[in-house]
Amino acid sequence: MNPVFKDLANAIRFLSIDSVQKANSGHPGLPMGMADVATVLFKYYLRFNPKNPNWINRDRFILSAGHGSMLLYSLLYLTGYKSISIRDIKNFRQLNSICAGHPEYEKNSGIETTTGPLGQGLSNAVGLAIAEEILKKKFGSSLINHKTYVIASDGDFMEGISHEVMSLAGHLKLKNLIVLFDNNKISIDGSTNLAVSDNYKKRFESYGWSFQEVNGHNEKQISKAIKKSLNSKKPNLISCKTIIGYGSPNKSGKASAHGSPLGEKEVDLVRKKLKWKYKPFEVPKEILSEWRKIGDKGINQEKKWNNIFNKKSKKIKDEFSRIISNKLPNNFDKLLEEKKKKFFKLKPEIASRQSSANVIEEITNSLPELIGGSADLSGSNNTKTKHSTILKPSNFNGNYIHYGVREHGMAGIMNGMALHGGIIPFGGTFLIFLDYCKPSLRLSALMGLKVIYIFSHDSIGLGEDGPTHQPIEHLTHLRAIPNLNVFRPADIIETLECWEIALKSSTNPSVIVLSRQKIPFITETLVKKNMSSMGGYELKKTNSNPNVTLIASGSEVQIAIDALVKLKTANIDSKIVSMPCQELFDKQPREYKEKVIEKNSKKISIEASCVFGWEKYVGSEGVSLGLKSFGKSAPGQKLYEDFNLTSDSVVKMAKKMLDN
Ligand SMILES: Cc1ncc(C[n+]2csc(CCOP(=O)(O)OP(=O)(O)O)c2C)c(N)n1
Repeated sequence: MNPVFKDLANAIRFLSIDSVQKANSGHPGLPMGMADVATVLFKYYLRFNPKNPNWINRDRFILSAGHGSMLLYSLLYLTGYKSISIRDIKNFRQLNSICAGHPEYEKNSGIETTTGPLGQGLSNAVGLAIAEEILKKKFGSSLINHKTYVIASDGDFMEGISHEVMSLAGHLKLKNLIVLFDNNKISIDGSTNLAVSDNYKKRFESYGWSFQEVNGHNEKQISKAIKKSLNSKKPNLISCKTIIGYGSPNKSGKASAHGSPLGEKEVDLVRKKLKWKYKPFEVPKEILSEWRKIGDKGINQEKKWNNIFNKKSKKIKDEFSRIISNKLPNNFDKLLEEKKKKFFKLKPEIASRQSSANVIEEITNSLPELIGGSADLSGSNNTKTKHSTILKPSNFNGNYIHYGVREHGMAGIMNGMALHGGIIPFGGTFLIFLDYCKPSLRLSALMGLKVIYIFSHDSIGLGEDGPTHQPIEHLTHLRAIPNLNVFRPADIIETLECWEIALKSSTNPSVIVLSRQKIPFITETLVKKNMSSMGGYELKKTNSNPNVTLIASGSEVQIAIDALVKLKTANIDSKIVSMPCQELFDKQPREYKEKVIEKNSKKISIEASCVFGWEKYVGSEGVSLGLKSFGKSAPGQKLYEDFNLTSDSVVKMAKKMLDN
């Protein structure tokens, strides 16, 4: 047997149908519909090496429509990735199988990103394409020059995030981005004309994309369109008209093919219709070997690249290897130590967003991989400094991205840049607009990516903009997300420390929340140790056996300091715990935690935020000062008084607790 194109595509179709059938759950429609497009892409265009899935100059392939995960698993198995065996395929959707319900990012596996929430993959792809341009500019096209391919579905393009990122991609002219649209006009509820009447051609062209349309089951047409897009000067959208569930006599073209097993009888009928004589999970030797040959092409491609790399100077090789392997420069610790000393000497009384800007300014020139940005709040988030150079379509030589008012897109793009490797992205907005980017932030945490979120205007302290802009439940919300560090530094020393931890966290994202208003300098003594790395630490006390422990974060540490002085004049001894990061404090040994939060003292927490969550520190007999309602529009200081977030309230509470 001499396998032809359709045999290769049908191998994807049947692995997908049979796995979904065996798992009794999953989505057969997309892999059946897009098998031809994917086969053309992998057979003729995609540059990848299954023997080294991490080859940095590989083309990236993103399945944005993650529900069609079996398409990806089939391709990885067929082309010879070690990460996915036929046993894994048979274990689709079972406990601990790499073939999870939706693709879950795993380094070295060929699964480039986690998808499932529609639209996210598209945003990641835009980030990957930006990362490619940035690194190409830094190291030259002989080292970095690859495409980012995406398969996206109707649902991907209905999501708001797709508008944000495709608009930015068009603006930046990301010519190496090629999106293959599974234009089958079917979603879960039925025909997409129930909800959409967009003119896609006009939509994409108005973003500044090139648009082509092909029959997604015609090898030649698909191939010609991809070929044409290779030389485009714009991002590329290839609308592939496909039939969902292609090959199923009773379900193709219908929503019933989308998200449930076809059923034994229908699977038999597909076998007959597509003339596939093989048993479930059987891929004939000749077909498998043809697919493996496709995978093996990458070995030589990578070899050629290695030869080019090896001829580069030691300096270039070292720097390239450093940033690709996510290592900070050798002298970085020393630099931070010097800056800490400098800040301690200066003792600036500034908003923590300004402290963060000072830190960024001091580290930028030593970290070329640091790529900042903001969703149109650069001046407010203080993410842009005098060392920021703007990334422009004609010039990717920058280190700062104006994301426009696109918080969700910014977060998804940062995930893509982090996934690419060689870039540490940070991006800013107001803490309140966490609500506008949370789905992507959650995926940063789920994937364990080093992405740094700078959220300023962190409380009612922002004042006059009022309750629409004053975060209340946001810190609690962030702290509930697994694998995420949430920092709320109290002065410039803590801000530097929090940045240091974020830059050194290679398996989790970080959020640094910052005040709009000026806050005092609170660090008492200069120590080499990163005190924030314990999450919470003793800042000050009036006696070794204090009656009261005051626990505060960020701008409220000063309220605790004032309260300590007032309590002392009332003959009450107290201590202050500064708690910049609850997640890190929770990880400390019990003895440390009990020592810091004095077991036998009365405990009061102070944070201008929802009080939910603080009970784990203050206990059932403690008190949490915070907010239980939305904020108000007024000057910040007035609001602190109005909400009883004052040192006098703390003193009153402490006295009441001690009297009882
Ligand atoms: C953000 C988000 N909302 C909802 C869903 C649930 N969902 C999964 S697929 C899908 C739509 C399916 O339509 P389409 O994207 O056209 O995929 P196809 O039916 O062609 O496979 C929906 C709503 C999701 N995965 N992500």
